Amino acid sequence: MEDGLPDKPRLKRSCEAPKVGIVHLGPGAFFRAFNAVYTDEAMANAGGDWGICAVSLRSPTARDQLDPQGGAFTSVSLSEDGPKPRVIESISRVLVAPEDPNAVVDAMADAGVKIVSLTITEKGYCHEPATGALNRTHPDVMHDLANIAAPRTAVGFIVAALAKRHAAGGKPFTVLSCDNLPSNGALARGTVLDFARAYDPALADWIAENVPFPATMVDRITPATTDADVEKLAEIAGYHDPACVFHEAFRQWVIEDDFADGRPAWDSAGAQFVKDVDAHELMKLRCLNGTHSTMAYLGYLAGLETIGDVVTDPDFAGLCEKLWHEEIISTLPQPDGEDLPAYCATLMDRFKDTSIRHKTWQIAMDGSQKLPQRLLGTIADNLAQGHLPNGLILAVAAWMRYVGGTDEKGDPIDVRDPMADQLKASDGVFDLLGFRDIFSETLAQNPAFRAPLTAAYARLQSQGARAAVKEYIAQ
Ligand code: CS2
Repeated sequence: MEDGLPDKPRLKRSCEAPKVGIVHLGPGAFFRAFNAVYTDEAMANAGGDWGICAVSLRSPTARDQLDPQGGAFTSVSLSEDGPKPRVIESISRVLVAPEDPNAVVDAMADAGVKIVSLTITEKGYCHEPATGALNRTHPDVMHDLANIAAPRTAVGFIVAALAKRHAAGGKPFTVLSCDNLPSNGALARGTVLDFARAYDPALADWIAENVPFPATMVDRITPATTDADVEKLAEIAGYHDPACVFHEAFRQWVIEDDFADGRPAWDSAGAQFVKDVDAHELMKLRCLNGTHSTMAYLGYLAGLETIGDVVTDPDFAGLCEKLWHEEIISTLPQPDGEDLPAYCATLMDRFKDTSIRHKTWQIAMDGSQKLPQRLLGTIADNLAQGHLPNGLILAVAAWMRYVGGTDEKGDPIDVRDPMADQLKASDGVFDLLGFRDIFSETLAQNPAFRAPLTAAYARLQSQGARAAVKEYIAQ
């Protein structure tokens, strides 16, 4: 985008950038709609040096969009009474790691930084999805172990920065994972310690003793920003902001209150600080993200472009309801203060908000990294309870059909996944069940799973997604 649309000025910062107290890895749309908004409100309510240094581990796009605006951007909240734009100014600077990895390590090692937070997506942890262990054979992990001065991975940057702090006798920072992973704090801690042990066992001991990795549950539906969004904002607000994000009004942040050196007053902006996040996280991952992935694969194969299109289709609305009430809620521990059927009813209202154009294709991305926590754990729990979850098994079959790379009209599917090539080259159900990074041996070898999965896959091949959904909701 040019610096400003032909007839609109570029957004500019209105106030001095706040002193940096947080380094955030992953400056994408969700971070801007979520962490940056909560932190902006927390500073407005209660002050504090919680300016964010946002770091991209890959692309210069976010920096190129935000730098000309001094880090300011627009959060556009969508609801039935129309778009509500608000300028957010919690981002103080933006770095692009591949351009200057050392600058990122220095920023994270700076004594003023109390928190390093992450929205790096599931694949950013370089872990094995089925076990949570660090994937030591990941090419970037191998690179970082040999070149810690110029990391490429989040885990490499975190260990390099903590090494620098520890060597200088500094305080630890808190590592705050904000990604859709079960026990995301423990998972981040495990991968960091795995890496540190391979690099410097004494440092690993110091990290294990001193660095908190609180878990969080994060929730705000935020589609990728499109050019149409940027133009829409220019029309309603009178300025050009390519870094804007359009998102639902709903947001929920549940955070384990375990910080090394303070935190912003996020609770003043509505975040919930709790002792144990796990039950909330499981509820969200299985009820929201599990049905999201189900609708992504079955909806895409049935030719439905957005989540709104899927849930306003009676067959697919029935699929969601049946999944929640017959296969998902029964596997969940009761989170404090939540009513699970009411939570799912609210989810359906959120999914039906057609002002949010959340594409099935976008949610279908990175399925190899998402399936274990969104679908496979729930399936395993159902089977352990002696119940056959045909709907969730149909969703896995739909993922297998999707990653084959051809849709029901015979057209190619643009499959985005770190394992896309291997998945596409695989030969059907039994081959795909052989991916131990995704399917545990126990589940993959369980005949109570294999047989209905094979049948569901064959039904998708012969009758298509819509017929398979119709058959499932009629059961
Ligand atoms: C979605 C999530 O893209 C996806 O995989 O399921 O980004 C979802 O929109 C968020 O978790 C909602 O909080």
